[in-house]
Amino acid sequence: KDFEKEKMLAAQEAVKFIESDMIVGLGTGSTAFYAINEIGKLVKNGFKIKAVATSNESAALAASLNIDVIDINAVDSIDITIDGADEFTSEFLMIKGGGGALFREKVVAAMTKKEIIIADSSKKVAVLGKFKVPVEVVPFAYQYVLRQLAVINGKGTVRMKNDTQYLTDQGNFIIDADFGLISDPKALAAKLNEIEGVAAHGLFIGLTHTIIMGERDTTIIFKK
Ligand code: DER
Repeated sequence: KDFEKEKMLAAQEAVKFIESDMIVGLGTGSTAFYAINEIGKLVKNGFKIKAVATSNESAALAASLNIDVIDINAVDSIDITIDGADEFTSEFLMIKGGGGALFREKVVAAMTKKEIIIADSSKKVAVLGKFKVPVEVVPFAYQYVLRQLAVINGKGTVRMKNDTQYLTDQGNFIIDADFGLISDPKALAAKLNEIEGVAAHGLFIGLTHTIIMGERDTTIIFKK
């Protein structure tokens, strides 16, 4: 299977939902980058789009394509966001954060009227959890959070870059937490929300309306 082709197909399908004058959320990760490139083509063809980026990397790619990137605090809602995921189920439960942008991705998703997730077919799972759950933590609290994750049977590892802790665009750390297969993602999300110091966790629940999955040389659209 050609997962890069599947990512491209999903991105091209998702961008069809974008209309001129929309405020568009730009996701982060290799799949979302295909969508940003497609949005760049719309702009080149005269579409008027204002974009909110979920990472500095997405913002830089968008700017290089002459997409007008604006401050998220200048808008009170976003029409369409196109973002990727690390795992998703047919019940629209998903794990995000592999790309390290989960805090901004979650705020953007919360502000978005139509959140479209695009993914290659390797991301679809029956049960979440093969992929560790990224947890974005304020550095002041990271050892405390590690201990609290252990209390709820999560084995946390601080994400490293070279030989120091990876820093998100927010200046936070990421702990990748292994809970094994997650039988009740909603219950786990509630527990993670209770831990002081957690800025965001990668269980995205109730934030997505449409998933477009590339499958060989076509796409499959899941609608809530
Ligand atoms: O960080 C994220 O949630 C991204 O969407 C990401 O994990 C998906 O990355 P990929 O499109 O490169 O697989």
